[in-house]
Amino acid sequence: MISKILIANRGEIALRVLRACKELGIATVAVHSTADADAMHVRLADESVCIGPPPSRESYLNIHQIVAACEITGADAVHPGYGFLSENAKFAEILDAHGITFIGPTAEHIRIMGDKITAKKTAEELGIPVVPGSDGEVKPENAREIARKIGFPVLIKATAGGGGRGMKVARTEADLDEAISTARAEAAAAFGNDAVYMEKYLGQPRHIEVQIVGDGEGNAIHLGERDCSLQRRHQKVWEEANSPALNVEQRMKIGQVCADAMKKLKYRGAGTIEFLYENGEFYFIEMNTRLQVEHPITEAITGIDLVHEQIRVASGGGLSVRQEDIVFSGHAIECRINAEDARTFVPSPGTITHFHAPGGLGVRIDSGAYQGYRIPPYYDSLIGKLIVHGRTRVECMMRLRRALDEFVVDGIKTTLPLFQDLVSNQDIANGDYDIHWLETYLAKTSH
Ligand code: MV4
Repeated sequence: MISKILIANRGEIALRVLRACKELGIATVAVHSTADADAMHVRLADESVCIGPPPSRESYLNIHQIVAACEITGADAVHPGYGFLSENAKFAEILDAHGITFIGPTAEHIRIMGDKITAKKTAEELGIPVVPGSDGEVKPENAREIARKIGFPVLIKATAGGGGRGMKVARTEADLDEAISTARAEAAAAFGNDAVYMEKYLGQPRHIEVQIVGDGEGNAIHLGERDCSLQRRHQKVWEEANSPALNVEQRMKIGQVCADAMKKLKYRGAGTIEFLYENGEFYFIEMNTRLQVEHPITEAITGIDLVHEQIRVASGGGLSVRQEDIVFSGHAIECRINAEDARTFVPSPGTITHFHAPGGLGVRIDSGAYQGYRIPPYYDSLIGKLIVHGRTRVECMMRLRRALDEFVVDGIKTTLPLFQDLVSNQDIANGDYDIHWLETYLAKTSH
């Protein structure tokens, strides 16, 4: 049994995890940097520990400080949230060695999925469809032959990658040498590892991801998919569930493929299997071994609390539902409210002088922001999420429009005006967009 959870994160996700703990009757410990002493999750936690100065490296990423905070408070488990230490295999191992439960997968599964070549190999062995490409690492001297076999255009990717860094397209054979050398140089600089692999380049895919949860003992379920195609520079902006591009048969088919794979892997915890989707086909790109920012839209359409499930499986209590009992109901959209200019995305930290969040049926706000809160400049600019649920996508869009009209955040710039534009856009209304749509739209409509 878990009786006290230390939440090794900040912002809206720390609050989100705290809410689940309280509902389960589990005591909570907040940790925070000196910049976050006024944060909502610190106020609401049963106990709090200051773990260091503002820079993440010295606080939220400081494993020794977090383990010490567990020892001081007697926390018997850690929820890592997303980002920070959530996909750090070493952290999971160190907690294990201290007899503290890591609320997440095994260190081994984190490691497998953290290396993109190993992840892809594993996915393929588990029966998940992958993008056609090289069999593992590509050395410059073999690149030409492999690319010819795959067929141009090809994409060079960093094996340590993620977030698009160390990724280069070669449209023809003439581009290949340069694409390989810049991808390798970027990968070396960003990850300290210059290994790259090669894939067929998909030109206009959607980004569709399947939510899964496993109990670590060979049981696993899927909770349908999310469409996260609306993004800018690999930062998601708007996500929806279900994907406007899939029908129920496609949903249940790809979901079952993912759940079956996670059963074979004996995966424990929540995870997301990411695909590119083009011309009716799914192509695995990577797996995230954490709770994701956009998990609430899945919760909205399934009624299942993913953090409850994470805590249950981490404590050996098993999943609360069977696949056949999961009912997908309606449509949900999440808008990420960032403290940023809505056009340039330049961060806008500062004091929130006035804050009024919308409410009503089908509206959820996950945010630690409040009137008078000062957004520190040290961390990512996500200050909250607006999640709207409706019985149909049309109802969801109408509800989103009225929720956006009610939302007031003064004193700083936010991305709210962008969502006002998107909710009135015809392509968005039609669900007709791919991973390039938003950047094209922003370029077209910039003044
Ligand atoms: C791709 C691709 C096209 N073809 N792979 C970008 C981040 C990384 N995790 C995977 N990414 C891509 N992989 C092949 N074979 C296009 C992207 C991509 C992308 C994917 C998902 C969401 C947004 C994206 C934006 C640009 C490129």
